[in-house]
Amino acid sequence: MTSALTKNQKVLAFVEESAQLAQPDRIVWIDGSEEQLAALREEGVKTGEMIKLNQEKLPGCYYHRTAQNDVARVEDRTFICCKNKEDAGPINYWMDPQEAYALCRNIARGKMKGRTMYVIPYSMGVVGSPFSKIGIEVTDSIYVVLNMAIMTRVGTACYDYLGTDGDFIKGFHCKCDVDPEKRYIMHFPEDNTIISVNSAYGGNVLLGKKCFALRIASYLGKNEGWMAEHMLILGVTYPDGSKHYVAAAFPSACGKTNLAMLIPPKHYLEKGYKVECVGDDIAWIRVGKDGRLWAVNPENGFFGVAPGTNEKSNPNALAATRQGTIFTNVAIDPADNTVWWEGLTKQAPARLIDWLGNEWTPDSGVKAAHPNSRFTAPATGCPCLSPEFNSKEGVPLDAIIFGGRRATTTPLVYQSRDWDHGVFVGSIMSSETTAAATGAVGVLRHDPMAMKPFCGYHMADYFGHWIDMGKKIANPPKIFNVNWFRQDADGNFIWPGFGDNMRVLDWILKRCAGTVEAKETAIGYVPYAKDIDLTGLGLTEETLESILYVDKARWSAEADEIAEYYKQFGDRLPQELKESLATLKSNCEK
Ligand code: OXD
Ligand code: MN
Repeated sequence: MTSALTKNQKVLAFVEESAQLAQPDRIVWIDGSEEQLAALREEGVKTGEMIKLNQEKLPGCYYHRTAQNDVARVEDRTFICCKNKEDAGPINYWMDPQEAYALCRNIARGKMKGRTMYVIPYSMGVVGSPFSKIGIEVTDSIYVVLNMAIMTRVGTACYDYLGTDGDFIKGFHCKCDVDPEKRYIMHFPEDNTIISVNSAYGGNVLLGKKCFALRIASYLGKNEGWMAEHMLILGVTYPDGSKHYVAAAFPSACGKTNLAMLIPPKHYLEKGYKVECVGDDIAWIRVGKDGRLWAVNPENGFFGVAPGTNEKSNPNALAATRQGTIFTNVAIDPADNTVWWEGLTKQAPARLIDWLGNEWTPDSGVKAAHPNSRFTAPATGCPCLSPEFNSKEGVPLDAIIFGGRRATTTPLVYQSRDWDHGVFVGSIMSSETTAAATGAVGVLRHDPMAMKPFCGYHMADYFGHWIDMGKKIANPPKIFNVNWFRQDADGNFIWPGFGDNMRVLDWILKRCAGTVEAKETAIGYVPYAKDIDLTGLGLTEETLESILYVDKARWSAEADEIAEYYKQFGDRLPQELKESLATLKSNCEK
């Protein structure tokens, strides 16, 4: 095997081996040039894989429909394949590596016959940053190439960086027959390898994202002393021009993109506050020379949930989708060949083509866009993108925030007592499930640090890694938990969320600066209601108090439930977490 683009023997061997297995008719080496990508878009349109949208209203935008059975991540078909089953832990699905390789090889053998295999060189992070890592993904999907070219930094610079023998993460993707019974998303953390077969849904096939930047990277981070987290990163600029950064972990489809791009309420804007987005899904975090935690977003675009995104909820995300975006499984408005999804406008257009390709009217009784329909938008299109987005050093974190979707129990915001207690707070996160993964929606499940589906090794060792990291950080960020999703007796959300979350961020940053008091409770520090800015909100202090209240009886029951949950981790559970749990239980009984 030879290539005009690289002499790296490991790359050539990987491509050779992949081609021998899948037997494509042709191999195309992606160089990342606009010329090559434009030709692929055209080819995608010809084969029907892509639909060109109205280029006046949505320049550079395309549309794609997945197979009906292939619309979300498949957690129960996602495996960590390490030698010892125990090392994958009780939360992950595990398969023996030899068995997994054999299974996938049998499935993929000859499956690229009549197709082209594309070889994508990509970097997670800015090429040359100490945070960054290179991946090579081979795939038989033009859709994957075009999405990867938005979500990651694709191009020959990756080969230059690798040189003749640099190492990289191997990613093999083959659509095969998009057979859900033979769909596997396999991770081999000990071999830096990912194999994905029989899917074409983003989260399963854009291998730089969940597979590499979270599952493989979390394992690398543990071994190399850094962290790969399911976190957005945002920066708040104060009226005096100073900037403060926070990273926040929320489960999939719980508003990370909205928080990352929030527009503060009018009176904050008038005073000169500004929020800028560094990332909306993934943070790679290292200890800096100054003893603080520094974070980068390894991605280059946003793979966001479309439904609910509108001019009010997230004008920045919407603006980002107006050019160079690939829409997946939303509806098409045939009147002007643009896109629509539930929540984009109050009133749906009179006639649409739904995500299944069927004629749709508001009376159809079904959703026009799939609840997990997505936009893949270049980060550069986001009006509030941080000037630090391409920084090789990243941004220093003042705060880390955890958050879940909880109708009851968890207050709007609370602060952990210290780093170790913060790790406990992250480890006990629970949230109601969403459409981002297959399975029932709205079921409360544990999702520690929002990493349940993404941790590439034993979850208790991951907790231990957090505890160990704490020992290395001279100036650790403060750790908080938020819950935007408290409901009243009629099931209505009490807190308005979206831009008004600035009011909570404001309190969090004041706590970091030491400029506001807080009330010590059984679970940590909770704001005094008077310290959360309610200007112009129409929410009474009394209502606010109701969602700041720490109900000891509920928390006592929660502690019992956590004890049950923790049992599965056995001896590997760090002592620090056991102690925090014991403190919680005894605090609730005082
Ligand atoms: C995502 C997810 O796509 O978490 O970011 O599912
Ligand atoms: Mn995510």
